Amino acid sequence: MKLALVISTSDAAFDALAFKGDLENGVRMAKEIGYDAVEIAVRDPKTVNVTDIRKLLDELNMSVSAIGTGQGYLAEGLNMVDESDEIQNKTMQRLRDHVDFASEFGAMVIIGFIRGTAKGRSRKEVEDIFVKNLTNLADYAAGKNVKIVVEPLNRYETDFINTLSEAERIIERVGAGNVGILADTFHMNIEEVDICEELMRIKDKLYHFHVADSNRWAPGAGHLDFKPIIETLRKAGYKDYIAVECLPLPGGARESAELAFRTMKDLLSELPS
Ligand SMILES: [Mn+2]
Repeated sequence: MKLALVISTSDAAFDALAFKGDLENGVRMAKEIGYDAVEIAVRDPKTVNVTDIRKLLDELNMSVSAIGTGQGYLAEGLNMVDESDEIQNKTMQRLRDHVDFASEFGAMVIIGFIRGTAKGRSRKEVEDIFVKNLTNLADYAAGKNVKIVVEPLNRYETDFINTLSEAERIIERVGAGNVGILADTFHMNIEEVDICEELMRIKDKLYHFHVADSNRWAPGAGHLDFKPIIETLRKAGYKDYIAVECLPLPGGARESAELAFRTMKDLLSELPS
């Protein structure tokens, strides 16, 4: 298992230069600390320069584990299950752009906030729309050799797909080999009855992993016990990235990224491989 750091960047829509500056600083910091890869949130891939990013990553010998897509929802209201077909279509075009972008770096595409919310509509109605759109996206992504991961988010952030089992059921309906689950310790700590049991149960569909502590601070700064969780990943045969996605706490971006790295590295080295 290799370690990745989720890098926060300014909104590329309004300030492509700031995005580039943030990205460069973030990738350099991740490299200095010892991470193998970074994860980037991109609002609109069409506004960022792929060549520049590739140059930077090549220079530092860094990979990209996954691409975050939530900014399109937070800044523009794009989502896959909107009541308006026009917004759904716009969202799907955006996600195809994300797939194109991800394919340049061998990265996965994350379906978090961009999936949208139920907002009082029937479960079945929303799920059917989501399954239809995710199936289309999976088909497009398969042609580009890109994996799509659905991330359950806790109930305070969405009313649609909160648990691993909900994600599992929907992914089963899609039935595409390139669609899996992104499990995040912060969300699981709120939603799952038993984190390790659930991880073992969905292990064949576990394609990506996020870590933050119980308070969303760096692992090691809250009260989550990461040892049994990492042990479970080992037992499950998980070989992909563990990506640190935490608030810049304690102490700011660098200090928290360093603490997270130490916590995870210590655990990985003390557990039998
Ligand atoms: Mn996450």
